[in-house]
Amino acid sequence: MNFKKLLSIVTVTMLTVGTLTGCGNSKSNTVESKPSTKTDIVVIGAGGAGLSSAVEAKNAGANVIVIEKMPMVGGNTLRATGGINAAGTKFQKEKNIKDTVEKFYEDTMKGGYYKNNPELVKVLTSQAASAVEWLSDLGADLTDVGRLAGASNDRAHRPAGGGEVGSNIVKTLKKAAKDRKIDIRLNNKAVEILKDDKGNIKGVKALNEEGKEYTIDTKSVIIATGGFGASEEKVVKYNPNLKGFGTTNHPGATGDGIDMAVKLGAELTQMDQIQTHPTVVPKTGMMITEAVRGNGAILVNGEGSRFINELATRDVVSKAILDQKGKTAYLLFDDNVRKSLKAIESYINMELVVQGNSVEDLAKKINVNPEILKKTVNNYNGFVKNKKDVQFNRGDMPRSFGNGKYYAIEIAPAVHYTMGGIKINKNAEVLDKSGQVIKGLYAAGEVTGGVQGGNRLGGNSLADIVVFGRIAGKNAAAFVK
Ligand code: MEZ
Repeated sequence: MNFKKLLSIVTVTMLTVGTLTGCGNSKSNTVESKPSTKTDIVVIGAGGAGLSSAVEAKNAGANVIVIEKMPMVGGNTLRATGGINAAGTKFQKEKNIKDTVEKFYEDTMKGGYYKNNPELVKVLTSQAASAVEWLSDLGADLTDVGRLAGASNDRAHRPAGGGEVGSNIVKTLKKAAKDRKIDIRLNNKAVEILKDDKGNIKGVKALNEEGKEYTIDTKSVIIATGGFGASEEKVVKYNPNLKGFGTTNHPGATGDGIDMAVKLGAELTQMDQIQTHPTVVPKTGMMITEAVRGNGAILVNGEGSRFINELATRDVVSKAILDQKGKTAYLLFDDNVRKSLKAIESYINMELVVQGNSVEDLAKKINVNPEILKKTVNNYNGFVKNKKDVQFNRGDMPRSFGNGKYYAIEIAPAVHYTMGGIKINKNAEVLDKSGQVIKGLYAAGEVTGGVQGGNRLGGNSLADIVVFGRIAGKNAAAFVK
C-alpha cells in the first residue's frame, strides 16, 4: 500500500471515529461517574435501528439507556451507501417521479420471492415515506433520488449529488440522541436479558468498558444488534455454500441479539436466507455501491463482454459473476457516471479504481481484449439510444458512455445481509414459538426476520431500520407507561 492510499484510509477512519465516538456518555459519565442502573427502556445496539428507537422512545417520554459493544455508534448503517427506499416522498415529487406504495410493496415482495411476511412489508412500504421525512426534519440530506436493482422506480433517497447515505443518517440520529440527552454507553456489551418469576422483563446484564459485569433494571428491552454477517461460523451454519466468502459487515455484526432472544424463548425465522452483495472488492471487502450500476455502470467479464442485466436482483447478479472465469468481473463506468455520484470519489481516493483515457487504454490496463470491450460499449450505447437492451433486457439505462475517462473496478460477491432473524409482529414485538408476544421485548432492523424474505432489495434495509426502529421505540414507551 502506498503512502497516499494509507493516508486516505487513516483520514477517513479518524474522521469517522472522531465524529461517532463520544456520543451521549463517554467514559467520563458512564463508568467513572456511576452510571444509572435503572431506566424505563434499554436499547441494545446503537446502529440506525437502535438510535431511531431510542429517539422515538424518548420523544414519547420514556427514559432510555442505549448500550453498544463497539467503540462507536452506527453499526452497519454507517457503511450503507446507495440510499433509503421510500415511495411518495416530497423529494420524489420535486423530481416528478411518480411512485406509489403499491409498486414499492410489489417490488419488495417480488424481490424477496414472496417469502416476505406481507404484513411486515405493508408496514415497511407504507411508513417509509414518513421515515424519510422524519430523518429529513431531524437534519438528514435525502434530496437525491436514484435507482437501485429490482426497483421499478427511482426511490433510493441519499444526499445531494449521490453522496453516501449511511454516515449522513448516523450523524443525524446521533445528534438527535445527543440533543435529547440520551444515555449512550459505548464499549458496553449486553450479555443477558433478565426476566422475573412471572416472565416479565426485569433487566439487562452488561459488561462495562473495563469488562466488569453490572445490571440495568428495566421493564422493556429493544434488541437492535444487527445481523450476523460478520460471523463466518453462523453464516456457514445456516448456509454452508457461503464458506470462504468475504463480508461487507462491520466486525460487531455477530448476531449476539439473536442469541439473547433465543434464551428468552423467541422464535427465529428464515435464518438460511443470507444475501451476498455482487460488487465487493476482493481482499479489502469494500462494497461498491449498487448505485454505481443504478447510475449507468455495466458489468463485463474477463473477455470484456457483458453477461447479465446489471440491475437484476443481488442473488441473480452474484451467481452470474461466480459463473465467470476467475469468479470475478469488472464494474465499468465513465466520467458521466462518476459526475452523477459523489460516492465514487471515495473509491478513487482509496485507489480501488483503474483509470483509462479511452476504452482501449482501460482495456489494456485491466488485461481485457480492447476490440471486444469497445464493441460491448458501442452495443450498450445503442441499447440506451433505442431504450431497449436486446441482449439482457436491462430496464433502466440512465446514461450512455461518452468521451472522457473510463474506469474499472474488479469485484466479486461477498456476504452482505442476513434476512433471517428474530420473529416479530407489525408492532415490532418479539414472538415466542407459539406465536405469543414476549411482553416488553421488542426488536428492529437486521436482527429481525421476515421483512426482506428470500432476497432484500438495496435501500430496503435503511427503510426497515428507521420504520421498525421508530415503531419499537414508540411501543416500548407505551408499554412502560
Ligand atoms: O441496501 C443496500 O444494501 C445497498 C443500497 C447497498 C449498496 O449497494 O449501496
